[in-house]
Amino acid sequence: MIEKKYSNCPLDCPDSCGLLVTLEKQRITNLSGDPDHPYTRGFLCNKMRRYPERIYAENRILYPQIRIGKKGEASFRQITWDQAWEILVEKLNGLIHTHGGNTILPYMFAGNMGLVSQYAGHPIFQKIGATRLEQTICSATAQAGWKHHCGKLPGADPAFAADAKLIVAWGINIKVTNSHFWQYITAARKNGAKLLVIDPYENDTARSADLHLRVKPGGDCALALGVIKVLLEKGWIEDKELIRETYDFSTFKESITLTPWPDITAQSGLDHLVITTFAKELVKQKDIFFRLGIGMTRNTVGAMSIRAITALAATLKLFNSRPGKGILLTSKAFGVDKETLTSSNPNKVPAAERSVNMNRLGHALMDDKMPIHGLVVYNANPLSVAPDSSQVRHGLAREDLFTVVHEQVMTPTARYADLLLPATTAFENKDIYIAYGHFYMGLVEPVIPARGEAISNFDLFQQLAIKMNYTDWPFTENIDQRIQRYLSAMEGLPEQYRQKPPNPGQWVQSTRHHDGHGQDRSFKYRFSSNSDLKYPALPSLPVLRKDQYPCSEKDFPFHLITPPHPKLLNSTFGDFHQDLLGEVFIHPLDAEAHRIREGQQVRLYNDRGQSYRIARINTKTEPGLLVAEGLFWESKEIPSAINDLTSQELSDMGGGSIFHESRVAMEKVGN
Ligand SMILES: Nc1nc2c(c(=O)[nH]1)N[C@H]1C(S)=C(S)[C@@H](COP(=O)(O)OP(=O)(O)OC[C@H]3O[C@@H](n4cnc5c(=O)[nH]c(N)nc54)[C@H](O)[C@@H]3O)O[C@H]1N2
Ligand SMILES: Nc1nc2c(c(=O)[nH]1)N[C@H]1C(S)=C(S)[C@@H](COP(=O)(O)OP(=O)(O)OC[C@H]3O[C@@H](n4cnc5c(=O)[nH]c(N)nc54)[C@H](O)[C@@H]3O)O[C@H]1N2
Ligand code: SF4
Ligand SMILES: [Mo]
Repeated sequence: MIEKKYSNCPLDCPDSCGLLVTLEKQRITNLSGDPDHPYTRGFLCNKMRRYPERIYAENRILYPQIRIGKKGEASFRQITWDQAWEILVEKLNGLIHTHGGNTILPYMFAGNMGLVSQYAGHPIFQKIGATRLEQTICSATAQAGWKHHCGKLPGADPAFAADAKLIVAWGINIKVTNSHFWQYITAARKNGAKLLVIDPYENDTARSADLHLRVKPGGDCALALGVIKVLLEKGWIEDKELIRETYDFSTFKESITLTPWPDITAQSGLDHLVITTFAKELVKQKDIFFRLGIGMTRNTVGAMSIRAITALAATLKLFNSRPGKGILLTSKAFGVDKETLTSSNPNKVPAAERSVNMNRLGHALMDDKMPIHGLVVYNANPLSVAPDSSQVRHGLAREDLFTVVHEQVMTPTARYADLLLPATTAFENKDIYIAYGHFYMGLVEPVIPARGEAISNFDLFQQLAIKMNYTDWPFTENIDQRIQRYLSAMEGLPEQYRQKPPNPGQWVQSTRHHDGHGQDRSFKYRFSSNSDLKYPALPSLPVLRKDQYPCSEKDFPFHLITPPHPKLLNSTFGDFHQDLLGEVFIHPLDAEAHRIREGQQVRLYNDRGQSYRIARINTKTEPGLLVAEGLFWESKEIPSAINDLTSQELSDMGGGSIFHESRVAMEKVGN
């Protein structure tokens, strides 16, 4: 019998697609995009099309296992769940009593974006008094920059872009990382719209664009301020309205007047004429849509770039969104406060709380003064995704570290587990999904029974709590109660779903969508913000330090950026491509200087580590700039990957990562 059921893509992608699942004899045979989902509209990306192979993979982790070989070798022996619980409870209680709860560190992120799955472990780790993980690896910098001037303001409805005359894709590879947005670009172009991409290299989106500005990495603040300077110098914008409709425009204007052109052109890498041409394009149109990604924030000046871009958007009045016009970083369509999600009681927060920034996992695992003795990994693959992998690897190899990994497949991290526990896939769970790229949410029921002895994140931590004799709230909640509690606290959710959750396939639009106006009518942009005195109040050129880069330009002459790959979702699906090293784009002049041929293997290295890639020589990149797409996995033969080169340094705000700012050297392998 063939059945169709609804589900939602669980992956960390702004599109959060509504899915139609085809089942034959309770087995998933096909996935497609739900044609009735207003954003998905029946289209499914290539990555997710292959997900059924993952669910039924022969090497999926289906039973609890303990390590029998050396750490990292991936040799395990199957055990029963009873044995697994006994080991887990004894180890955790042992650590709590001998060293203290704060020597245990949970490491989790967004393997499954369901709200229940993401926050399932927070209550128990709080109860234990474990070290808190600051979840900063993804958009922390961008969010901090946005919040500084825009507070909680949601983004504009992506559908508004369909009526725009100019769409600016800024630090985002739409075709790869936000593929459903492309439908609006296609629609707008049918009516004569232009697509302008701002990116240091010619990514897939830039290749299909009308204009491409090759900004210098980290140069976006200078570019945005430069455009505003042109608008002011040419008298192309109306001061009076801006003074009335925003806060502190006059102060900002004065500071722009004092910003020297040579600094703007040097930092942005774009000359005065190019910046003026961009400004001209912007004043020609009333209908402009800015789609911002977070590519421009993954460096040491990233938050300031977002701040300057929001200032440009305010100058162009894009916050007053309507069909044809707007600015979208993240939709913020639905919100649940942190206390509700983590089930924390604000009165019970332990006094001596310790936290670790997840971008500094390597340091935390190697820290003698504040040692971590227990590491519990779920919903994440830190050895592939965290910066400075070589230090993370050293940490994971520590004989005195007890590591638990709850996973679906044998990831590079899982290979280091002492105790390996089987995780269900999203298709085996009940959960709710919101989105960061559009305005719809949905609920999913399990579409197949759990495979083998796999259990969900929720069941793992609720059962563990019972085994540890934590019998108080929230450990007594069942899945329906947990979902109900989240829904009743969810901002943006229409009233009727607070008491009765939507059915699967019923895609609920956020009330923050404001009847076709994605942004708040009463919002007034603040050019000057004193909300945190640590930072300059105005968007202004960052002072570039001489030692800007964590390692020196002389020894490591190339700038490396490491954006996503179309075949991978962060490191997920790495198991399908274990034979691939991944590629690195090299400019022909650099290839020639290093006598590197097309298709040849190259070694990239710096003072942190090394990574091997296949040379692709082309003009997608610039001289001095290397681009390595994708978090391909390390292997037994080559135990390093691209994050061996990235740094644990932090961005300028929000404690974010700097994945697109590494210095490296390069040499060919063999002749
Ligand atoms: N296929 C696929 N899709 C994905 C993912 C994936 O791994 N694969 N990951 C998902 C996740 S978790 C996220 S957070 C999003 C991220 O998706 P995006 O928001 O698109 O962010 P990034 O991919 O980091 O970078 C986007 C672009 O920014 C560029 N960039 C780098 N430095 C700079 C700079 O200084 N200035 C400017 N203007 N551009 C710069 C990069 O070259 C890249 O082309 O994608 C999601 N979607
Ligand atoms: N160099 C470089 N590094 C990067 C980035 C970059 O652009 N460049 N991007 C960064 C970004 S934006 C992000 S968001 C992070 C992402 O980092 P992660 O959130 O760690 O993402 P994934 O690599 O997708 O790994 C998720 C893992 O969770 C597992 N999983 C899926 N569902 C479940 C579940 O229900 N339960 C359990 N227990 N496990 C599950 C999957 O099998 C997978 O192995 O990576 C970051 N790392
Ligand atoms: S990865 Fe993104 S585009 Fe692909 S199905 Fe999932 S949400 Fe949709
Ligand atoms: Mo991310």
